[in-house]
Amino acid sequence: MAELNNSTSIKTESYSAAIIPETGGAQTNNDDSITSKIEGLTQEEYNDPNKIAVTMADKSAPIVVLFGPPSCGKTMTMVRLTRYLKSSYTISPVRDFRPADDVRYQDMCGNFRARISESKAADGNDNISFMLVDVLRNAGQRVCQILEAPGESYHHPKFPDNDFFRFVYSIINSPNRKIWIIMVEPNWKFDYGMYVDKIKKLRARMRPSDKVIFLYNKIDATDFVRSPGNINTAMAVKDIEDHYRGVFEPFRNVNPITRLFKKYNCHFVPFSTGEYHKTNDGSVTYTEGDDVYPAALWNTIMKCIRG
Ligand SMILES: Nc1nc2c(ncn2[C@@H]2O[C@H](COP(=O)(O)OP(=O)(O)OP(=O)(O)O)[C@@H](O)[C@H]2O)c(=O)[nH]1
Ligand SMILES: [Mg+2]
Repeated sequence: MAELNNSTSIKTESYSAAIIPETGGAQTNNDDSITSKIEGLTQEEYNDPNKIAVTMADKSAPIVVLFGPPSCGKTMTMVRLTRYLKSSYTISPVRDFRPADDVRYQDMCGNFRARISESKAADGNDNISFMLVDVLRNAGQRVCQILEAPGESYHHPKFPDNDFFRFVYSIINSPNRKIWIIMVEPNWKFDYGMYVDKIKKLRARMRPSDKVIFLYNKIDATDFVRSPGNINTAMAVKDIEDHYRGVFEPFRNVNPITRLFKKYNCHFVPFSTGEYHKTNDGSVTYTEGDDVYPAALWNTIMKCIRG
């Protein structure tokens, strides 16, 4: 974890459940209790993400949004973080985020646990595979909710002018604090500038209480790793600045005092979900990486929740 102005190797502080704040009397979401209103769309209409209305029942729990284009690693980050957290927290899908008669979503919720423990890499999300997931302390209090969605809901490199999907605006407009995890990666094959423009558009919609974490995923594919978790973060930040030109500018700290020691109001976390291997039958197997990465990410998320 590193503040952008003060780039050091990522730290490996352990987290403690004792420091997790209460989030305004949130209730445990019971996997089996479906409480959403029935929208009455046909199953075919539910195939159009811009027709689906989402329900944010908890107006105070922080929402962690994995924001990034297709294939940057959002689903696998979710998988990795869930595996890391599951011994200390209960992680389960929020069934009433989407309508009770949205069969596809209810199936996704039912398959969540199996999907997290699969040894196969995730397939890219199709455009209606967006999901809200609860992170609960084992006593039941909600710590945060995590939104996992297809890249094209945020930025499709082939259709860069496309707007965010409808549910993204529901999240943006909700009063909850958002922790935007903006994903970046090495060797991206598309137009960096268009993605930076999309990030600027998002920035303009953020609320003062929102927080931003730049997640440099696939750090294992770079030369910045000295050993697991020991990253040349200064070089990694520079690499992102060189490719995603101007990406940190919207987050520049303009406070006349704090800007002297904190250049940007965002965090920077180098990350790796694990290793991927193509098999003879064409599928890709997944082996989870070192705990040091999800530990650093979770510490930074908790800092944003508390801060
Ligand atoms: N080297 C490396 N490759 C990764 C890492 N994380 C993800 N990948 C690769 O990126 C691919 C896509 O990861 P996903 O998590 O499915 O990407 P996504 O952002 O969810 O993609 P969409 O659902 O299409 O938006 C994986 O199948 C891996 O091949 C990582 O940490 N290191
Ligand atoms: Mg995905």
